[in-house]
Amino acid sequence: MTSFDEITPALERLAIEVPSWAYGNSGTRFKVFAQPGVPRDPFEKIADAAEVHRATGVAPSVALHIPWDRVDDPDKLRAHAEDLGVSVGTINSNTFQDDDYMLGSFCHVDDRIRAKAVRHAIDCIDIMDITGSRDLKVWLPDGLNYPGQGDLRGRQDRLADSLAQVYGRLGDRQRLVLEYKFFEPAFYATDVPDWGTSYVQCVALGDRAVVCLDTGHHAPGTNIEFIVMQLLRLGRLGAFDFNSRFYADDDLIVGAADPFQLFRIMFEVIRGGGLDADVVDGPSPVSFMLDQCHNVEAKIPAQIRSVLNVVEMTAKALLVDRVALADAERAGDVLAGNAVMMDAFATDVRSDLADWRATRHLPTDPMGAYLASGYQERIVAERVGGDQAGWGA
Ligand code: PSV
Ligand code: MN
Repeated sequence: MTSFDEITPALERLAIEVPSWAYGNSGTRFKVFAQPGVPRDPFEKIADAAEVHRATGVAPSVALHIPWDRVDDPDKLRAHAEDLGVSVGTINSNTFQDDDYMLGSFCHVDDRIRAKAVRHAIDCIDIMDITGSRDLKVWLPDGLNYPGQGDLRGRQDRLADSLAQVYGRLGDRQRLVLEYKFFEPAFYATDVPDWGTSYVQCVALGDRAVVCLDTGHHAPGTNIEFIVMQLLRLGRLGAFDFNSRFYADDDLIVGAADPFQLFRIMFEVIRGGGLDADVVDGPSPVSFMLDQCHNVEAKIPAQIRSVLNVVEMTAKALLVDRVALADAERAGDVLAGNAVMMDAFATDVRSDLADWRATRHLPTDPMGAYLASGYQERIVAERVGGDQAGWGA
């Protein structure tokens, strides 16, 4: 079995990006519950995100969503993040909350609306230029509710054209990350429903177009680690939106519903080179972002829990003895191969991780350290008045 000391260099490359919207109020279509101390603006969201990094040491960037996080001066936001020891990461575009987009955005049959959506994505790249962000994330609400509502192929062609316009505006070191989702908000056909469609569209654009895999965006039972393997094999896995689900796109804490699945995903990431050093473009070629909402639990602790779950499953995945695995495969020993995986998964890495954190001058117990820090009490006392931020505002 691989020793813990052998895996720390790879573990040190793991950087988890937190989403600004996780700190705002959120809910379901039935009710959004307000929580005390929730940020009122993007500056306060970044302050909360910085606490997650302070506690864990592995969450150095914050993803923004535009227009939710639009500010007059994005450079001030960048400087604010840097002052707090974090940076602005992925910029997520939003073409799903404007009345014009009821029947689509990048695929819309009306050129005026399509141009508006393209313009929005380009505005996001303007912000990336200021914040120094590498990735523009595009997730589209486009799709159809009823057969006959639209021409599937025509929509695909318009999608390609819209994406090409956006791609053409990217800087040399920037990437377009195209996210897929099999249903919702459209229920009959979604225009980017699966990794294959995203891949095909990305290949047509060029090397700097890559796929985003949101773990909540598949049919139940889908073998997500197979998709991870395939996209890495093809050089097109750009990013994760991590979360977990029991039923649909539940956006719960990653690793909460199925830690074994997260372990299997991270194993394929590692085996496929997704956590290798990437000297040109950041800590690793794959961006590990969380895309979650904390409707009924405390938000900052929930983000800390999410980050810790990813670290823990990554450590276990790094412990897999790949030589023994290959030997078992060659010998046709099915059970031995499976035992190698299960031994790593069953290894309790928590005390090794605590020791590892101590060597990095981090709290050995990140959750305990946050809860004892007084930050939560402070924001509850200070953030009085103003409009609390929320998913969609
Ligand atoms: C869509 O369900 C999605 O996963 C996209 O990433 C959006 O930008 C995000 O949710 C917002 O939470
Ligand atoms: Mn997502």
